[in-house]
Amino acid sequence: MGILNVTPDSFSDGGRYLVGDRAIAHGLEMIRAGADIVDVGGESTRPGAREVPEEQEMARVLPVVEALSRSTDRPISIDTRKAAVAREALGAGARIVNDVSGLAFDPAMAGVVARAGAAVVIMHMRGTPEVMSRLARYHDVVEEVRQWLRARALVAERAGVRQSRIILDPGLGFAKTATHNLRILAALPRICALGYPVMVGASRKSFIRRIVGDDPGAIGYASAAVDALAVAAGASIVRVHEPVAARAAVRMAAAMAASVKGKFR
Ligand code: HH2
Repeated sequence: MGILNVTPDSFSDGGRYLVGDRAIAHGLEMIRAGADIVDVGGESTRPGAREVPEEQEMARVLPVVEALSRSTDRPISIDTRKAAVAREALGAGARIVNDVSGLAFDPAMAGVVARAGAAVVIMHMRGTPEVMSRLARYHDVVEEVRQWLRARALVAERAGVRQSRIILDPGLGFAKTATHNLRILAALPRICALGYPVMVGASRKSFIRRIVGDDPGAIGYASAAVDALAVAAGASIVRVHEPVAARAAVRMAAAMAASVKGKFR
């Protein structure tokens, strides 16, 4: 899944793909580079980020979702916590809703996903991006995240979302310290054991920076390394800024897994 931030303040691409044509061109470029899904977001969720008004978020993302959906068969995902934004984006051609609040921010979200027959990414977080750093306290981070994800998946199913359309994401960096992120990655098979496809978003996050330093090249290599390890541990989707590197890393991990089962020729 390639990340397309249509925000002026995203920490990773700093508004370089701010509007219209440039955002659409970058989305298509990521598909050419190997992305199977493009995730369009109009609200930054970095720690401390403020909520964006609904109309502003829609004005940012809808033209991009519509143009990309018309230009490619690959599914477009809408990264939003707001049911109205999701509904409009699904109407404009998106097929996946990526909700970083795990359907908790907007009570109408689960119904919107169900009625559209869309797929949903349920991500774990606590509080809102504005306050989440203060909430990074756990007794057993893996178990607490696992149980929360299972409970939210059941909320989605009760609202009418088919089980096969639910993807779970532990939410690296969302109300989690570097240590929490590493523990979750190391215990990923326990989250995969819930039986839903698992998605991981490690790309360029600050815990990677903390380990390998600020050099952008090193951050890119380390992000791809985490992608490979996540897939080797059972993840089905990785959310990335650099599809070429991620695709190569993921293919190596998948080939190694296939060889163990005697399926690599
Ligand atoms: N991370 C970010 C945003 N959305 N969605 C899911 N499912 N999983 C993630 O890990 C995730 C996410 C934050 O990264 P980025 O898009 O680079 O920044 P911003 O929040 O500024 O858009």
